[in-house]
Parts: sequence; structure tokens; C-alpha cells
Amino acid sequence: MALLAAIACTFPAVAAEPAKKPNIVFILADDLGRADCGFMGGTEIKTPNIDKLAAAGATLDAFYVQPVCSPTRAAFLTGRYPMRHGLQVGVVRPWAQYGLPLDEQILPEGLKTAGYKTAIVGKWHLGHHAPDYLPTHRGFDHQYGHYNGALDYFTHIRDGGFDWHRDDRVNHDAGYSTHLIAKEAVKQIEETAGRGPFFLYVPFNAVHAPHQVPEKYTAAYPDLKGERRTYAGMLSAMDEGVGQIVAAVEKTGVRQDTLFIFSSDNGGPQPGRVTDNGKFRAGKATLYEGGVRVAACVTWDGKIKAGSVVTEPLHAVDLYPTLLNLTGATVAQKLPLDGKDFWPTIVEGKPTPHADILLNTTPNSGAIRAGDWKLVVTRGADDPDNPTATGGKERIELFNLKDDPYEKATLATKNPEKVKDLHGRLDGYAKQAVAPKAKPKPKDFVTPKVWGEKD
Ligand SMILES: [Ca+2]
Repeated sequence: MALLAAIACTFPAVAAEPAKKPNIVFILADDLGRADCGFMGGTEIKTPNIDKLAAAGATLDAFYVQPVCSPTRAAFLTGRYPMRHGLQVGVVRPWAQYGLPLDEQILPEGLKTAGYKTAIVGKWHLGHHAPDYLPTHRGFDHQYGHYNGALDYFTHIRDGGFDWHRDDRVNHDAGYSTHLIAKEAVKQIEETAGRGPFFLYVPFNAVHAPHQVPEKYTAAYPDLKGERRTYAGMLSAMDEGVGQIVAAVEKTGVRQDTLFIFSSDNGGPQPGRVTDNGKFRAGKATLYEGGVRVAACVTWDGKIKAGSVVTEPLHAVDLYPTLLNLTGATVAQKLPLDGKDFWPTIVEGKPTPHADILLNTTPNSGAIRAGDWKLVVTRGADDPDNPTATGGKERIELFNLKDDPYEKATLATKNPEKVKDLHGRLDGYAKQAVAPKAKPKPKDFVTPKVWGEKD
């Protein structure tokens, strides 16, 4: 009896309380320079709210995304590299007759199986030519914002078509889109917090071109010039919105139960003129670090160590399995995943779960990172109007990112074995790619009055 009692004490009959499912707030900036926020070393532009959020959690120093907008969104929503979706070249342009393929089981669909309320507030950019491709048909309970990139921040028009929607129906809320997105995100938090777990995805169209902002935001930057000054104001406006979102989470009493993720969807365009990617090479639309290694942080009070820095390489595709595992979702992607659960890397300091990370593969280019080594191959320029054409002779660059993080000197000729290894891995991925879907604008294309709605 004494022995049984001892066993009973060691193994209590009452099961441990299951971990509480966190609310997830994912704030995605658009075309943000890697080094423009204070938490990534920026000094010119004031981002106190984003910095405060980052300081409360982990900064991701080697978080990789795709070189442009749509593919990064496809990657994190599916856990699969965009070359599997035909989205590896360019973005989903206004006239595109395709989107994120419908056989993908995307993140909000998985989270709903774990009891989550799901909302997208901001930019979709994954297809709007047919209703089945719109967010409310793809696992989002609620949608607010726009489908295209690069819309006018005040008129909400892109290429002559109106592009502002609520629950995938035209909406005429007036105002600066960064303000509208922040306001709606706050409203969503107020309405859902404390009523079960929620996933709130907030892809701001800030700080993407066209560079537009109410004048009061640029007043803080008298020393900056031209588009850089406007961009700084736009980032300040987005930072203010981030502050409002975090405040709403705190005010509703769910901060301890909320995981925040902040990232850019690609590196800064026009680095050195408009954006600042720090010392990292090049910017948006390239496979150099300035194009794909972005500003990012994750914060969850009490779970992720405040002030920590994760230097292990991770990729946007990892969010899918990481978040589904965290939330106990039971139904997920039926298709093979590229992403891996990075939670142990972030909270326990474990190494990256990846043997290698594909940065992209197209008929004209490709890049892959394995350990400290990175291979970049270029055969020609990726052209969304002719995405399956292959270019000329292949140029190969090999970098050791530990010794040369800014990709100044290729080591390809000195390390033929390493080139062979990485090129073999890259070719292995390339063989699995489906043809890029991008096409030129059809000559007879007529812009609808409202994007996503048939005239
Ligand atoms: Ca972008």
C-alpha cells in the first residue's frame, strides 16, 4: 500500500492542465527596410512601439522571407515554398487570373480546427479573380482591407479599380489606409479577446510605395529629404498603429495569452535612397541578404525570453507548423511541408531545424542557405511578363555568411566542393517546382470598377 501511495504521489491521477492556446497577432509590414526600426539598429526613424514589442521578446536576426510580396504571404500561410504554388516569380498583379492554389490548406483553416476566430486586416495579395480565392473563402472569418499591392493610401484605388473591402464586399470607409487598418485591428481585438483564442493577421500595406502620408507624420523628420522623409513618416504612422494594437491587447486583459509576431514581407527597396537595409547587400526583389533577411521579432510574455536574439536561420514557411503545433490544431496541410517547427529554437536556444533553407528557385535564378554557406545563381533577370524563359550563362556566387555576412566576396572558385553540394540541393528543389504562373496583362483586360467583383 505504501508503495502504491508513493507511486500515486509521483504520478498524480489528475492530468496536467493543457497549455492555454495563445492568441496570435501577426503584424506584417510591407517593404520595410531591415535596419529602419530601432530594434534592428535604426536611428533615423522613430519606431518606439515596435521597438518596445521587440524588446519584450526575441529579435530574429536571420529570419528569411521571399524577395517580394505575394510569395512571402503564400509561404507562411501554407508552410510551403512558393515555387510549389507557381508564385516564385513576381507578385499577383491586378489582372492575374490565378492566386494561391485552392488545394492548399492554409493557416487560418488549420487554426479554425483548434477553435480559433480568424481575421485578416490589411493586404491579401494572393488572388482576387474569383470568389473562391478571397480571404473569407479561405479560412478567415473576417476580412477587412485590400487585395492588391501598391494601392493609393487615400483613395484606395489601384490601376483604376477600387480596392477596399469588408468581408469581401466593397467598403467605402474613408481615410488613410494605415489608420483604417489599425482601427479595424483594434476593433477586432475588442470584439474577440476573452471569447476564445483568436488569430489576427495584420498585413499593413505600409510602408510600400506609393509613398504617401498625412503631413503631421513627416514633421518629425526635418533632416530627411524627399521620398526617404515620406517613408519615415509612413513608418511612424505604422508604428503608431502597432502601438494601438498592442494597447488593445493589454486593455482587454489578454496580453499574457498573446503571441505577437512582427516581420517585413521582403527587404527594403531602393536601399540607401528610400529604405535602409543596414550593411546587408542589395534589397527587395534580389536574393542577397538585403532582399530576403528581414526585420522580425516574436514576443510572448513569460514564454519567450525578453531581450533575446535568435541568430539561427529560420524562414517564413516555419510559421505554419510552429503555430499549428502551438495551438493543437488537428487538421493541417495535406501537402508536404517545407516549414519546420521553430519553437524549440526560439524558446530553448536549439539549432535551426533546417538542414538548408531555399531562398527561391526560378528559371532564371536561385539561392539556398545551408549552415553558414549560401549559394546564389543567376542566369538572367526574372521577368513576370515572361517568367518561364531561361537566360544565358549561369553566374555562381558562394558566400560564407559567418565570415562575410554582407556578401562582399564570392568564394565559388576556391570551394568547388561546397558549390557542388549547395548547387545539388538547389537543383533538387528546382526539380520539384511548378511553372511560374505570372503572365503579362492581357490586351483586352478591362479593369473592374471594384477589384474582386465582377462588373
Ligand atoms: Ca512587399
